[in-house]
Amino acid sequence: MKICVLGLGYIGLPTAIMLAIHENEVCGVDINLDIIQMINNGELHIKESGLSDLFEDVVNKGNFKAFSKPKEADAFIIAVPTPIKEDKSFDGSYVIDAVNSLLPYLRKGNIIIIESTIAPRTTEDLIKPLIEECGFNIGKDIYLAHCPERVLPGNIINELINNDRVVGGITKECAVKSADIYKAFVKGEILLTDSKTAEMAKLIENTFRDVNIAFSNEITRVCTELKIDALDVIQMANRHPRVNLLNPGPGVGGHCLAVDPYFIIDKEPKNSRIISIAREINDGMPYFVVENIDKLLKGTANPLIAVLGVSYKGNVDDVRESPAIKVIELLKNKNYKLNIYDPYVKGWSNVSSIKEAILDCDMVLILSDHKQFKKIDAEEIVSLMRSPMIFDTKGIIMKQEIAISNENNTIVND
Ligand code: SAJ
Repeated sequence: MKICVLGLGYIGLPTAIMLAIHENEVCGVDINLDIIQMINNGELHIKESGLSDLFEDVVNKGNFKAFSKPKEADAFIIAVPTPIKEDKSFDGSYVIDAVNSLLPYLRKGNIIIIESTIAPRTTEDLIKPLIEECGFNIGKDIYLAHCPERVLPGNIINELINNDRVVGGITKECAVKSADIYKAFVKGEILLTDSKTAEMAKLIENTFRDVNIAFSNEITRVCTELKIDALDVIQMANRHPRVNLLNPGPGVGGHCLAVDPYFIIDKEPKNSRIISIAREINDGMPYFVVENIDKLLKGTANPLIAVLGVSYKGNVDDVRESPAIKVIELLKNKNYKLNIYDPYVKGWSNVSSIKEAILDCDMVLILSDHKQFKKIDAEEIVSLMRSPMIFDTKGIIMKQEIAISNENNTIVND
């Protein structure tokens, strides 16, 4: 099958490579000419475990190439970004542009799949009319579906293959035809539905996670006031067979959980109360972290903070909506001296190792749960610090037994 994948980012590129591995002829399309050049030179612009080996295979096979414009194909898959605007409303302009860009190449019998996360009803209300205006009948001439991506950055290849897949067609035939494309590589179940159900299901998956984390973050604030260890409380509560709280932290980042709930709020604000408050709580966490740092470092002359982690979560190089960056900004505005270190993210570190970051600092502030940080020996770092204080917002080294003789020394979590 000839398949054109529009958008070669964290989702489009692995999907295109996976389709090419399974004997499809794949044309990748991106508006960024640097990305096209890199891919056609056999280089990847994103880091994702296992992706480079698969990429090498398709480069050798010669069935995946990148272009700046779509080509005629049997199917088109759209995986372009869907940000929010300044006012937090849904910005579907990249999806609309991508659909418009493929219209000149559209032939009867083609399949169009939207993988980008979109506001509820977008496929039916915004995309379907664009195709119908060209004289095509959806469900007879062209098959249109929303098949949301659901893969976890850091585990994309495994989840592309093994996750269940929701395929929402404008008509049943649209869903069936679209599902056939995924059968090539998906080992999970492929669930057929309509497009608006698929859109909403995808959005509530991420919103559920955002709300759950907001609850843990709220519990953390409550426990901090009451001088109770929030992590212990959550751990104990999670031993109930029907309770499963996620981990509190410095806030929620990434391009999904911190963005997608707004698509629901934007469409139906009056009934999205919990969703709005959860966003507010999670966005407030960087301020809560900094307030506590102020309290802990009060009285320390010219404090130096070792900031470990810049990315939005562990073991990835992605800084989109990263709460760590918000914390760093707030600390810089307060003129704190910072040694910043992240082994994954380029352009943010001002020291080149954990040890260099920590040497003679007054506080170690952990903001991302990278595997390198999980290996930190608390006892050892404490011996390198000027005043041994660890603020572990990710709860990754807190549980180590640390022998500290001076009772003024503090180990805290948020
Ligand atoms: N986080 C916490 N506490 C937790 C778990 C996560 O504070 O217990 C924070 C992370 O540190 C990060 C943010 O939440 O800042 C989001 O991280 P994540 O690992 O929960 O999710 P993403 O954004 O990397 O990927 C999510 C996934 N959605 C779900 O698990 C429901 C993924 O499957 C989706 O495909 C992806 O969004 C997407 O593209 O929509």
